[in-house]
Amino acid sequence: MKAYQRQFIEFALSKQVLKFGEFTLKSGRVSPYFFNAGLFNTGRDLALLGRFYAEALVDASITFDVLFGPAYKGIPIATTTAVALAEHHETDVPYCFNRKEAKDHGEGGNLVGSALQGRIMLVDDVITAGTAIRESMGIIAANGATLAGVLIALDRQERGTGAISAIQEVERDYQCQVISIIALQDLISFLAEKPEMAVHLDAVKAYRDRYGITA
Ligand code: OMP
Repeated sequence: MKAYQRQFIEFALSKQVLKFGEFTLKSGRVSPYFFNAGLFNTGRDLALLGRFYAEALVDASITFDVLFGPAYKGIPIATTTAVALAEHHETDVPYCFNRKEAKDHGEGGNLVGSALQGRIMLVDDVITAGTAIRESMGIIAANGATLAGVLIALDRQERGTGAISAIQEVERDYQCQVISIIALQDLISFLAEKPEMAVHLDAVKAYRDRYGITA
């Protein structure tokens, strides 16, 4: 695990973005942990969050033309990532987002920011089953753009419909790379270093045994 990944887990815990307990996911699975990126909810949080996303992006060194943040949760993330790239990595990239209403009025006409052209880096919070991400693919395709990659905060490394993870399915179906600041395996390594977190570690491992991908 890299230093920025450990710092990100500590940041998420301090803001209760990352919580342990019993949570029913969109998929219906009952998870012992949950990541609620909406609780990064102050100016400082957003500034820091952008730096972590930018760090993961630079670390992955994938070339792309435009950052795209799908409504709603992707919007502040793409924005703060673009700011962090400019301020901390001397990289000035165009960014763009969609209005949610676009779904009701046909594709393509409801974008804000730069044009959605070229190789797109899609930015979002979490992928579990990949439903939200797949919705965004339609918007990208409707604009004649292609997907360079997907950038998220947490890869839960859960099986999708088959034996591989939902993220692996996205990578296979859209021929792109999914980058995450942290993955479940990083969270497990982090918990393993903290004796006071032993209960959570056991629960998370049991969940991984049930729903996780085989590493
Ligand atoms: P998929 O659309 O199934 O990939 O799930 C992604 C969505 O699940 C996120 O946008 C959240 O609404 C929600 N989610 C989290 O935010 N954090 C988690 O730890 C787990 C989920 C989830 O329900 O799977």
